[in-house]
Amino acid sequence: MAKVAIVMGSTSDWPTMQQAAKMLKAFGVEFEARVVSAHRTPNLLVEFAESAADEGFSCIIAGAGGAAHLPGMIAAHTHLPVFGCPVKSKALNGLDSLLSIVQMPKGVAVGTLAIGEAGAANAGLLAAQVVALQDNAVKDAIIAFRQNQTDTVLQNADLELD
Ligand code: RP5
Repeated sequence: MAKVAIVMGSTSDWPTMQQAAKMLKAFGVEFEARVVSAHRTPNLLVEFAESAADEGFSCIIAGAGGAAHLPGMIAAHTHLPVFGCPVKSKALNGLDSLLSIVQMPKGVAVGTLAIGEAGAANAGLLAAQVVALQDNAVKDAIIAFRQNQTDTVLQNADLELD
């Protein structure tokens, strides 16, 4: 089965990026999670990105905070789809991370998600949808998840005063 890579700039990103991992696990998608830093381990970044396709990854989720160059630099070294997750930073609450990731120049694509845990979870969902293109069990799990989500909203649509 195709697997998904989750990489992040620091172990401090893991509480956020775990949301992507949880989503993949819920859909039965195999994944590997690693710390790869654009600034602190630049050679490892190149090595990882250049070998990711040969390692059998179908897409890459990359999360980073602050001057968040990780997703863009990974995308520069692979043809695989890259989903960028802006992690909330202490100084600017993740707006710096978002702008660093989203403003890619034409010709190198990063699909950018929302800041923080919702974005990381949706990166997991998107990556599972990529895997689902060629895996019916994952496709069925995603359709069931979406239906369940819709049913839950509809069942709780009528609001009453306490
Ligand atoms: C980035 O710097 C990481 O992605 C992380 O979000 C941020 C802070 O890293 P630590 O100082 O917590 O290791 O590279």
